[in-house]
Amino acid sequence: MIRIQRQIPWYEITDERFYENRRQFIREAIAFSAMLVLPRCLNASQNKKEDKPQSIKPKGKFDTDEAQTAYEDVTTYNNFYEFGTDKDSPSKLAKDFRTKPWQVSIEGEVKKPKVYDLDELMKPFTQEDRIYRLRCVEGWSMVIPWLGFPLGELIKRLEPKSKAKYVEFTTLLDPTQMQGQKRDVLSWPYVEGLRMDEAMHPLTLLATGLYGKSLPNQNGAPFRLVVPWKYGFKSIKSIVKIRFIENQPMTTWAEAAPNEYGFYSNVNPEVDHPRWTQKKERRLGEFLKRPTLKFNGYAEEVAQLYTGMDLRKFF
Ligand SMILES: Nc1nc2c(c(=O)[nH]1)N[C@H]1C(S)=C(S)[C@@H](COP(=O)(O)O)O[C@H]1N2
Ligand SMILES: [Mo]
Repeated sequence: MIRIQRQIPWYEITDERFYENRRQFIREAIAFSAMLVLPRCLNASQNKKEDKPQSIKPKGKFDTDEAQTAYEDVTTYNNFYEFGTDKDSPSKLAKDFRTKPWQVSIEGEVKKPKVYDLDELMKPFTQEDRIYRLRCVEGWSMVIPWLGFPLGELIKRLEPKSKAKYVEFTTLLDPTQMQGQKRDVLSWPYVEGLRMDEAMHPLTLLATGLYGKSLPNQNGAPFRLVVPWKYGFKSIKSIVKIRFIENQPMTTWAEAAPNEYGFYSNVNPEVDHPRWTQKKERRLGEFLKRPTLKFNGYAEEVAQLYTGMDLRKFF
């Protein structure tokens, strides 16, 4: 018995039923103690909101009215290499990922550098639904109703200095929890970056949820970036550090393969990846491929950020 257990990776050892029982026990214990201190109604409504994915109707000017990708697909077909490189491994391996407590370090050319508790950092901002397309550089795409707020609102409050020309984001480094980090598939921790005007653009979101509920771990809990006109890898997950800097940062994918992944990574059907075309994409849940749109369909909003730039050179 012991010998068998040693060969099974730690994340597979917990027996499902035991886990369920333990969860049930913890739930009941929490419910009981909550009953003593909290008004009943508050407790009940909060549970409901956490548990059920809500269908979202487009209402804002940036929302696409295209069919939204099934919640099941959005939460089981993921890229999150910290939890393995197979599409279905993040949903399996991130189950016990601890996202509370969570701290975020604000650093660099900014008037208010500080290590914040996530709750404190998020408190001033109202969460809104935003229905965006996400186009992965690998050729698939989704439509996801995010819950979040514009990154620009946070940046304004942090008061960057005039020297700050770029913003760099870093994911948690913790191989004891993120077992994908035990392999050298990428140089950890995962780092991404945006030019200041891209970061300030009203389309750029800090997402804390999707389908009206808080982010599942595999989608980047407790909070992640969403930059809808760029390839998916720019939308970095589980952020622990935001740094304001003068020079363009080195980013994880550009470091791994500089001729394949540039700093800008704007979705562009006219610029092929060296190993495959970017002209078409497959929307998850659909059979036929559809043409990929320049800037992922957000050209009207963002093309002016790049006037005069050669997008083949700055890919
Ligand atoms: N930290 C981190 N962030 C990441 C990734 C990753 O491997 N690690 N993958 C990126 C890629 S390639 C894509 S396509 C999107 C996928 O987001 P989703 O799984 O929520 O759809 O996350 C991006 N953010
Ligand atoms: Mo991606």
